Amino acid sequence: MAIREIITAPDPRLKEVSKPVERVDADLRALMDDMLETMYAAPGIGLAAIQIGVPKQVIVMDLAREGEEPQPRYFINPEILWTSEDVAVYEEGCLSVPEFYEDVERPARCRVRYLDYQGEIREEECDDLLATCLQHEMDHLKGILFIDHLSRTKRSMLLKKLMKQKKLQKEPA
Ligand code: K1U
Ligand code: ZN
Repeated sequence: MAIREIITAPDPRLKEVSKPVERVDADLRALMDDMLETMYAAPGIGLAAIQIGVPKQVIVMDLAREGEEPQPRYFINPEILWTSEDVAVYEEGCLSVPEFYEDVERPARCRVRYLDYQGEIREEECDDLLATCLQHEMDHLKGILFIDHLSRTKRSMLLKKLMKQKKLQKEPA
């Protein structure tokens, strides 16, 4: 297993649309293992493959609280089958948009079909943080970041700040 580099905005790769996975095999499981290790190290509660530069429809997640046993989850080729009309607001963050948190409104519940770590087909109804996190990660698969749900002014202020940070990191000390 390996910790991979997480791409940060405004890297154009984050705008890519990810492709469906054709086979759940040892190579894909190795990718998911690396993604999980990368997510735990960050630390974060979810990660989409495109965030480490791999444009495949793969998501890992672990919503266990501190002190609880790890509960890794894997979503391959996820499809939203249904979303509720009622919405929930959650203060979201993103490992690709470091140090920025903002309220985002999304459907409160959704039903999803996906392949699991073994390549078995599953369907699940999601609510609370699972619904929010899954929709956030599925946006990544479509090249959408949570800041794309904010006002144009907020988003452009933030992107300017991120570009400045990246420039400073590149400059020699
Ligand atoms: O970059 C990502 O997609 C991961 C992101 C997932 C997410 C968080 C909140 C709402 C929706 C989606 C994160 O994990 S940001 C970091 C974070 O939330 C966290 C980090 C450490 C402990 C607890 C939470
Ligand atoms: Zn994210």
